[in-house]
Amino acid sequence: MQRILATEAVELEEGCRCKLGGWLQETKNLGGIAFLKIRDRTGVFQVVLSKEEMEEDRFEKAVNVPRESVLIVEGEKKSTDQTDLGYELHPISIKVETEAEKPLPLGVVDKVDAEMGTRFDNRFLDLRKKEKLLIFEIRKNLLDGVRDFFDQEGFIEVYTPKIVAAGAEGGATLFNVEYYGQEAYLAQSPQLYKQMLMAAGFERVFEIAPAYRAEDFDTIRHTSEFLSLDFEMSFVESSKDIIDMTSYMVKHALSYVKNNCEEELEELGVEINIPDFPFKKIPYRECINILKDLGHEWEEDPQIGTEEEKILGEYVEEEFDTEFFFITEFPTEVKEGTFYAKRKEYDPSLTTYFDLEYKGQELVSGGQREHRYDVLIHQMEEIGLEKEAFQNYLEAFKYGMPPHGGIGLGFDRFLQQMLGLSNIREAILFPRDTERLEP
Ligand code: AMO
Repeated sequence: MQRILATEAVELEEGCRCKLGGWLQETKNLGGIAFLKIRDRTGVFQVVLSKEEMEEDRFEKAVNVPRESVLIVEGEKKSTDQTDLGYELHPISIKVETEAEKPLPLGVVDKVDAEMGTRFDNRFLDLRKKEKLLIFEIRKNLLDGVRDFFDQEGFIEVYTPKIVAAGAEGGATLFNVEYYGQEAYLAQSPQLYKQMLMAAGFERVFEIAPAYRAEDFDTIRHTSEFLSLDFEMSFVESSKDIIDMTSYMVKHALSYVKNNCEEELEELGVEINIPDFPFKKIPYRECINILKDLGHEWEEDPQIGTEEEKILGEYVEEEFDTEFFFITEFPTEVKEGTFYAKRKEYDPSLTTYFDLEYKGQELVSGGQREHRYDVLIHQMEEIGLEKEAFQNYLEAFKYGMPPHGGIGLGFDRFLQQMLGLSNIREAILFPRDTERLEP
């Protein structure tokens, strides 16, 4: 007989014989009768054991199986209003597939969550909790929503190398890789490759793939490996085209999840607010002025960091009733190192670069790229960058490069903010950070 899921058994007729399997969540032994609660990925079903109806040693054996062991039960379905699923199973056979060791390093149904380190050390057990599965079901839908959008807009999905010879985001956060005796790095961003694909004439590409940053600090929004969602598009007239595309993408992905995950969101107690188009935009220097007006003070030069983003997020939400806003026109000195950023024609001290903020946290960075070879070289020289390291990338600008631009979005952060998770690690199955390389 083929094993079915706990919720599939709901559809079966009274008295029907079926086979279910899962993890033993709880045993209630009342002496002559006992109840086993067994969990699979769809729900918890109950098995009723009666001492009278089975041999005593089989009864004793069944009620003493340790919690979280895997059981396979074949039995008859009987309706009851005593269980959530409206039925219980009267067993014909119970097989202990694997017995769980005692004690468990982590409780699966405990009301109080264990300490974060213990949870992530035993992540496979931590993930057995219902709400964790919900997070990853929603994550899958958020990805589907994004892909659905790019499909509609004529983007093609690409995969670019993750072992690279030069970094896109500066040397400080590069992970070194020994590559056949040559120095190589893990890719921080697919940006330079996306740009080369614009030279290839692909016009619209997106990529969803891991990116690596050797961040040397521990925060609730950084990990060393994160899922980067990037797109690049050609023949843009200004950064507005990229800002609009980003806004539509975010809106579409959020609506997709809202429509497809109603039950999951309700179970997690999450409400998704769909932002209106166009999203609010505030130039960088105006953001600084707003912060000053709000009485914010800096120890050194005014800048926008974690704390300032939070203040601005609250301000925008209060004033304009939205969780999203773009910080636009990043000054050249703030986007230091981004030699590829196109500058505003009317004011070269400003770039076309922007960030998108979601609930007081940076979600996206992007902008229009400098596509003219000579200007690009000049901008590299200005910050003293070695052209040799980028030779391959630069070649792509010599033989016909269209005006283009794009963004990078931190996908784990997107999920974190959408679900109101306290830490980005909760949105990642097996996170990597300064302290963690295993499991
Ligand atoms: P940036 O460096 O701002 O831009 O990265 C883009 C987005 O990626 C997310 N992010 C991270 N998420 C988790 N952990 C990290 N350590 C981490 N670092 C970044 C953030 C961020 O907004 N090349 C540009 C993009 C482009 O212009 O195409 C870039 O990578 O949400």
